[in-house]
Amino acid sequence: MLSFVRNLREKIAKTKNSFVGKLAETIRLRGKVDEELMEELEDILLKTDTGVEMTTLIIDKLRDEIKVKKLTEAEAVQDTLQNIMSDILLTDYAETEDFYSEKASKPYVIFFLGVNGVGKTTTIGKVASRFRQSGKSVLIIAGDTFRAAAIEQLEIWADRAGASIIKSQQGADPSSVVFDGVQSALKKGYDIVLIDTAGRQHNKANLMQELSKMIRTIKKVIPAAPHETLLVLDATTGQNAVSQAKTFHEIANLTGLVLSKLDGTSKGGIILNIRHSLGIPVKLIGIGEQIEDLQSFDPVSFVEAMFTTEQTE
Ligand SMILES: Nc1nc2c(ncn2[C@@H]2O[C@H](COP(=O)(O)OP(=O)(O)OP(=O)(O)O)[C@@H](O)[C@H]2O)c(=O)[nH]1
Ligand SMILES: [Mg+2]
Repeated sequence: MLSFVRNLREKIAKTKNSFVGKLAETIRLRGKVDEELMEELEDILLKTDTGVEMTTLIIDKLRDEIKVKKLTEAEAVQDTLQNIMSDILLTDYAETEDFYSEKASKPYVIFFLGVNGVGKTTTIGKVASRFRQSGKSVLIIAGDTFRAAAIEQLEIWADRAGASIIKSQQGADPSSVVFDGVQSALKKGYDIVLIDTAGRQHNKANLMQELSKMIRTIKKVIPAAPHETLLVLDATTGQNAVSQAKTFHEIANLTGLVLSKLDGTSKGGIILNIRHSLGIPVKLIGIGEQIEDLQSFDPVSFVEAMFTTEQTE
């Protein structure tokens, strides 16, 4: 077993317990394959944010397989269910592009957005550190000018990561900070630019307009940028995350999602659901508050960490 899969499994243990663990326990307690079991499983999937459509798809497939393979053992049902779920994930991610490649243009601009408190600033710190460790120069732009504390928090992260930062005063126009920052990155030859933005509720039209203005501003300097537009979602929020993603996507044309706080009691089903219903891939996952608690989302290792137990290695 690769050590990062083990690490991932330890970090997402709570999510695993509250999602896959609950399914397994229900199957074990019920002990037989009947209509009641199917209803209980359906109920758990819905409660763990798998979404109605995805839940129906999974349960229908499970019913088919039970019939075709004439499954009567609870254990076989569990294996089948896990296979169905991991197949969905692997199929949905078969054609996802990697997050950043060495061939990427320079500066490579990544724009972060999302509602309040989801983990944007923390994720930027982690991403900056990761790029610094691979020898890239990183400029962080403090596009959250809403609170002075937000700028200070970002400075601390930049410092920890060994990245540079461009900031302005509290209350400054975020687009003007972004303009100065991107221009400076271009002039100074930075490899990576990470742009922080203030948290905003997706139903606040004026704040959403401010985001599109920031994106237009980036494009004035570098027409092909932002190269990644990442919506950060708190994995513990559940179904509301899907509607957040829809609204932000309309405004900002997202290229990917960051699912943060997967180390908390995330309901887990969201990860099956979100790519399928929106077509936007999860590219990074946050699995803690520390600088190293970030991974590229790799469905193969995720499935392995989520669906296998230590004993079966
Ligand atoms: N457990 C855990 N906590 C996280 C993770 N990512 C962020 N947090 C915590 O979530 C809280 C909010 O994080 P921020 O990075 O400030 O979130 P933000 O989206 O920048 O917030 P605003 O700028 O206020 O909108 C902090 O306490 C972080 O430590 C994660 O992956 N796991
Ligand atoms: Mg922030």
